[in-house]
Formats: sequence, C-alpha cells, structure tokens
Amino acid sequence: MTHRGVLIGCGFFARNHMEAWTRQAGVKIVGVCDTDPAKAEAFAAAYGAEAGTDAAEMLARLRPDFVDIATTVGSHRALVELAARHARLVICQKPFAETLDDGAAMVAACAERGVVLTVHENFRWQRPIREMKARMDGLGKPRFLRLSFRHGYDIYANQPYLAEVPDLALTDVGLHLFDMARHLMGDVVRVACEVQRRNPAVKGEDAFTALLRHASGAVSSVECSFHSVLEPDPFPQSLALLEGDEGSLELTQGYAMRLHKGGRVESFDTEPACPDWGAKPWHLIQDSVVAFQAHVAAVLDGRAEAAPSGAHNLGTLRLTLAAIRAGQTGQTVDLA
Ligand code: NAD
Ligand code: 89Y
Repeated sequence: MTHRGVLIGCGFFARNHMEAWTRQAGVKIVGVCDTDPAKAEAFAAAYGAEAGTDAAEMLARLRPDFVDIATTVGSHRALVELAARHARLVICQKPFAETLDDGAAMVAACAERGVVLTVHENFRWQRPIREMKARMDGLGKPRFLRLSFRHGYDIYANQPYLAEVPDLALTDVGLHLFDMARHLMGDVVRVACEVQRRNPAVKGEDAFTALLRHASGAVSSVECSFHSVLEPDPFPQSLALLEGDEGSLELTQGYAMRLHKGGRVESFDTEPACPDWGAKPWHLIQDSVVAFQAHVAAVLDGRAEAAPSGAHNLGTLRLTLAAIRAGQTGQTVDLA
C-alpha cells in the first residue's frame, strides 16, 4: 500500500525531505505547496508532484494520508491545525512552536481527531545517536551526559532568517540537543543556563551552556556555539560523553565512538554513508532525514509509534523556553 503525502514549504531544507521521500518505499508525495509559486513549481518539476500555493485548497482536493510541514516556525500552528482536518498523520519541522500555548493547541487539534502528530526531530535519528542509544543498556544506570555542538560553519548562507532570531542557539539547535538529552536520559526537572552573543553580525544569542537535572537524578551538561574557531570544523556533529555506573560511551570528532567498560576500550566508526543526493558535511543530517522518514513510513503502516510525538516534543519546547528564561534571569528554573 502506498501512503500519499503533501509537502508544505519548498525551501532550503525541504529539498532533503523530498530527496529522501522519493527513495522511501511505500510513500509518494503527490503535492508540493509553497506560497511562492516559483518554488512550488520547481519542486513539482524536480520530483513529479502537483504544485500549489494554497495549502487549504491543495489538502481539500488531494486528501492525502499525511502532511509534511517544512516551513519556518511562524506558520506551524495554522498549518498543523489545517493538516489535522485533512490527514491521518502530520509531521511538523522543528522548532515545533514559539509558545507553549501554540504547541498545546497543535497537540490538541491532532489528538481530538485521532491524528498522529510527530515532529521532524532528526538529530535523535542521527547514526551516532542511534548507536549510542542501542549500546547504552550495557553501561549500567545512566548518571551523566555531556553534549557539545560547537562550530563556526556559516549557517546563515543557507538560512539567512537565522541572523534575526533572538534566542538563536537555544531555539535552532538547543532544542535538538534537549530532545537527545531527554531521549537518552529521560525527563528533565530543573535547568540552569548561561547564554552568550558571540557573532556581532547576528541579532540573537548564538551560544549557550545549560545544566540539566533529570528525574532519574542524572545530570546533563549541554553546550552549543555557532561562533567557535575549530579546525577541522565539526559542523554538524554533536560530540558526547555518556557515563553509567558500569561503563562510558564517548563520541568524538570524526564520528569515532569508544566504549569504555571492564578495563577495555572498544572503538567504532559511526559515520553515516553520504546519500547519493547529499554532500558532506550535511550527510550526517541527510542520513538522519532518511532514517526519520523510514520511521514515519513504519508509523503509517501501523508498525511503530511516532518518535518523538508532538506531545513529547511539547516537553522539549517547555525545557527550551525554561532555558531561555534561566538565561535571561540567571535563575535555575524548576520544571517538575
Ligand atoms: P526556508 O525559508 O528556506 O523555506 C520555508 C519555505 O516555506 C519558504 O519557501 C516559504 O515560502 C514557505 N512557506 C512559508 N509559509 C508557508 C505557507 N503557509 N504555505 C506554504 N508555504 C509556506 O526555510 P528552511 O531553511 O527550509 O527551514 C524550514 C524549517 O526547517 C525551519 O523551521 C528550520 O528550523 C528547519 N530546519 C531543520 C533542520 C533539521 O536538521 N531538522 C535543518 C534546517 C532547517
Ligand atoms: O537549522 C539548524 C538545524 O536544525 O540543524 C542545523 C541547522 O541547519 C543550522 O544550525
């Protein structure tokens, strides 16, 4: 059975969505929509789908099984609420929402109609993080996680709107890191955070250092900078250290993973293959889009539960907003 989808938003990142959908068995994107007709038509020609500029009209006419929303955050609430009236599964790109009210309304709109809502939270689907999750059972009780995402890559060339975002590092990549921390270590009950504005050419805080306390008692240290001078530049790798009572997993630059256990160290290469349509250094992210979409196909088939669900991602939004508040006030914020 082929699941029919409509893509909304034909911009920079949506190309990755479309290249991956085109190769995903059991799925066909039948319509592509952008308020800019030239972008919709370019995608329609490249990927063999109908073009449209009005999402409401296109969804009413094509009646897809699922809708993939790849627009920037300001349009997410209206588009998720619209999609919930026309499909049985909705995917929303990150950042999920700007406010908790918007996020809760989006979760409710889908829940009321029995529609599955998932957030395109692809960092947890990156190969090194999948491998870390799979191997962490052997570490004993998880106690400490460090996640570090520091680079100086010019992200503004492809995504110029980022230069205007006030809480940039927290809302662009911080939420990916917080999702990974929750995925690996469980829910967070307390957060402290220091933010910095490093690059004078951008408006927002482009660096942060956060300290999380998990419900389990574990602690995570999560840091991010978009203005670090490093050779070779690690973008877009997240470096990590996960310590349990019986062992540790280390992820260092160049995708090298090391398992420390029982007086021995085992090494693994966790670099994903570069998709034939992809390019380095984006292959890490492009491969994770493929993995996420294979998961969505399994959800559409009824073989898996959406991960992360919209409801789970609301917790990540809550944590991100709490970290922003902690950065502004200098106070630790309780989430319990
Ligand atoms: P973009 O501005 O290049 O593309 C967005 C497109 O959506 C534009 O073409 C715009 O015309 C269209 N659009 C806006 N509102 C619309 C509406 N109501 N109906 C139809 N089309 C509409 O943005 P981008 O860089 O592709 O980013 C899109 C989203 O993807 C952002 O939220 C960004 O944070 C996210 N993103 C995610 C990753 C990741 O790894 N998960 C990486 C990059 C970007
Ligand atoms: O938007 C960001 C994301 O989600 O991954 C990397 C990025 O494209 C730039 O920081």
